[in-house]
Amino acid sequence: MAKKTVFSGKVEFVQVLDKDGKADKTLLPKLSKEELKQLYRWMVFARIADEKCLKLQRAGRIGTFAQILGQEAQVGVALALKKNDWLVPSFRENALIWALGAKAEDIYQLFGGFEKGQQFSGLNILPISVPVGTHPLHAVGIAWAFKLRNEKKVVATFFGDGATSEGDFHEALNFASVFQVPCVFFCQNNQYAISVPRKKQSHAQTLAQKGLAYGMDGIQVDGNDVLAVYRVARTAIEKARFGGGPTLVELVTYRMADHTTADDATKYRTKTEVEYWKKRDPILRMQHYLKTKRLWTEKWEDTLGIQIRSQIEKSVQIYEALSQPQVGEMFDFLFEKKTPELEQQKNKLQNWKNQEEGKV
Ligand SMILES: Cc1ncc(C[n+]2csc(CCOP(=O)(O)OP(=O)(O)O)c2C)c(N)n1
Repeated sequence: MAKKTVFSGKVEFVQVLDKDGKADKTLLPKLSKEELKQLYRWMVFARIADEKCLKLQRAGRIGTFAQILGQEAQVGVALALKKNDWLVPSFRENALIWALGAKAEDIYQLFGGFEKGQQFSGLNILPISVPVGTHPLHAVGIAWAFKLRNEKKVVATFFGDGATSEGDFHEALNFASVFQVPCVFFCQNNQYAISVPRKKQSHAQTLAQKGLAYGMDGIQVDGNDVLAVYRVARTAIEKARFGGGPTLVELVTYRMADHTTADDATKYRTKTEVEYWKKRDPILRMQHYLKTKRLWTEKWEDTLGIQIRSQIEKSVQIYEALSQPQVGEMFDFLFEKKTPELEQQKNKLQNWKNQEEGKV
């Protein structure tokens, strides 16, 4: 007879900037002045471009849209990824997608019904996944291919807290760990899955600890602290690149806006709660830090705002100058080559449309 502990795990929480933007110097990642300013620029770009998306949706110029307001610190991952790495996103990673180099109009197209937007200007980004939690499996598949081909590339995949209750999420983590593939799982715990709060999503104390169950590191990060996001992402990505296997990173953040433009969050959460998180705004925290480093001035902020707004207006013009999307497009951009089944479905749909329009 024996009785002993055969497993005990721990989950660390990493924060570099406190809620007021004061840095823990022992944890500061090594970044140049330009890189620090770049992180800030990306977040400001995302905030302005996101606001524009909301206005376009309200004016009927794009369709239903999921804002990223409050989750802009995800751009920290853009700085940690290398050019040949891949991103497999859900539908709330616009800030990251823009930071990786997609054009504002790619996202306008995507939410405006143009499948071509999903190509993200040719970057290594899979189409966004609206089905919750299905895509981590795709990410693992790509990462497995990299491993089999001995290519030193990494896949980063993003999903929400709600996705951790889906079976596919667990299959993806298990497979990734058993086969030690170079995949980093980023769970954006923004506290809600539509109206379901985090505490009703899982009884586990952290979501990061789910990684431990599959034999991989799980780490929790202040997801409103762009320097912490970068620091942890960089370590996990480089570990994966050099054969150290996958990691589950839980980014603790808050969805400041409604779930989508079809939701009303005032029905299920309080003003006090929203106010609490407003004080932890990722942009203001980084702004404060940059000020202490003498890297931020009001003049720079004003110029940045003017440049970004003018860039975004140009993107809207490009988007709106496109002719209406064609009915078959949703089949054209799914795979590199259409399968015979997709070809058949596309033709069928086109025939229906032609009949409807009296063309046959
Ligand atoms: C498989 C599947 N089930 C249900 C839905 C409906 N749905 C859309 S978003 C969502 C909640 C997602 O929450 P979370 O994963 O936390 O991501 P968040 O929207 O908060 O970023 C649900 C249930 C869906 N899109 N896909």
